[in-house]
Amino acid sequence: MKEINFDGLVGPSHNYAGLSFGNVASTTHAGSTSHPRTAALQGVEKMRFMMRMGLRQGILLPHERPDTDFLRQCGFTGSPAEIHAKAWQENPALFRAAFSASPMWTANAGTVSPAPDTSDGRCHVSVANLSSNLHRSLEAPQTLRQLRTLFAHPGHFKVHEALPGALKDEGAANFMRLCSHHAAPGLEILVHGAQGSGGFPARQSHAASEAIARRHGLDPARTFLVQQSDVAIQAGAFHNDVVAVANETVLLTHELAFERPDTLYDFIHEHLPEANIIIVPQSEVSLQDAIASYLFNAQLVTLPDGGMMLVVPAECRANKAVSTWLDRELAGNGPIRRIEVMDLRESMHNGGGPACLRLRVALSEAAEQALDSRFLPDEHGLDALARLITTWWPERIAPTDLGNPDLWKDCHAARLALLEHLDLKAALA
Ligand code: SUG
Repeated sequence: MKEINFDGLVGPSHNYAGLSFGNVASTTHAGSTSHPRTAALQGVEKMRFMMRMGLRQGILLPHERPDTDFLRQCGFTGSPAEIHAKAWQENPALFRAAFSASPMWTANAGTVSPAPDTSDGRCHVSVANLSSNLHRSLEAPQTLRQLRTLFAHPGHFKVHEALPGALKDEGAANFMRLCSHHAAPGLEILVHGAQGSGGFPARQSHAASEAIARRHGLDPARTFLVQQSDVAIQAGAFHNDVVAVANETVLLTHELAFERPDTLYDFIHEHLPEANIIIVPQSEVSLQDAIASYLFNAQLVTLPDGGMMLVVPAECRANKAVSTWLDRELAGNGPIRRIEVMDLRESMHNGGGPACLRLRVALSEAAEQALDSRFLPDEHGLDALARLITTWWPERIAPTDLGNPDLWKDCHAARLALLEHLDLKAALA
């Protein structure tokens, strides 16, 4: 049993439209010029690095943008070009939602319960409805299609449709799994919010977390629903994975991540005595520093030799408090034996760090064999993707470019070239 990380390939329409209220980076960078080619290549370099560390790596693909089906649902008619032009003219906000490259953050594609945790012994995946934000709520249909292609084998996988939108669900970004090792039954921890004092919204509902636990057939005794702290949400932690991360026996969390943290820690200690809970105190790393640096949006992974590696964004080394904490952690006797820094600036400026860009799936050897291998490039495959990105992805998108019909055509053509290259046109175009 091993874990595969499926990274979202950054789509050709990557831009900064300031669409995510409560996500400080998205608001701060609204109206900046984006660099889709650089963004996608930064993502490929992360994947290459993980592969070279001996980890299994997969990809998920950008969605069709502009989302013509969505715009058609909104009443625009005609050819795709006419639909896009009318939408841009009549309702630019709607068009911006339809043009977002947000499917790159595949931690929000769905919630994954690996086979050892479910009652029928299959790996269950629930596509997230992402109903808190218009641009993200468009993702579910194309995500479902893609995940049903990737996880097609009914003996190993069950891919559930998204929950109804009123049950707000943001996928694996609000989910953690602890276990003695990936193959062992895990503790599944689902994190929800509640509407609190301030203006920033809680994106995950308690009812959605309950529904996921139910449809995945989780053991109630090994499942815990915990509330994200309002103070973290109001500081800009719009997802739990901005303030906490777990891997096997380790939970790395900010002191202020949860509303009643002791209930969670007690549950973990009771069911997994070997668990190691690393609590980063507010006095060492403030919530503000955690959110600006994305320390907790690191990827915490087990290396083939058994040690753990933390893959952090470059912003962590630019932050004095965080950098000091990292050095101290590495010097200590803790489970994190290696810290690596990634340049993911383009995604980070929209609030997407290393962990946002990947959906982790723990799989047996047999289940791995049953995956659709078109989503599993080797290093030569990554080279080819990098070449394709360099050829087809726009170099930059300034806010005024969004209304340019040539850009819409270029984005469509770039994705089509990718699907053709991967032989996924029939399945996903
Ligand atoms: O949902 N940003 C994404 C970032 C998602 C991060 N994912 C995790 N934490 N797992 C969001 O807020 C910004 C798009 C824009 O403003 O153009 C955006 O959607």
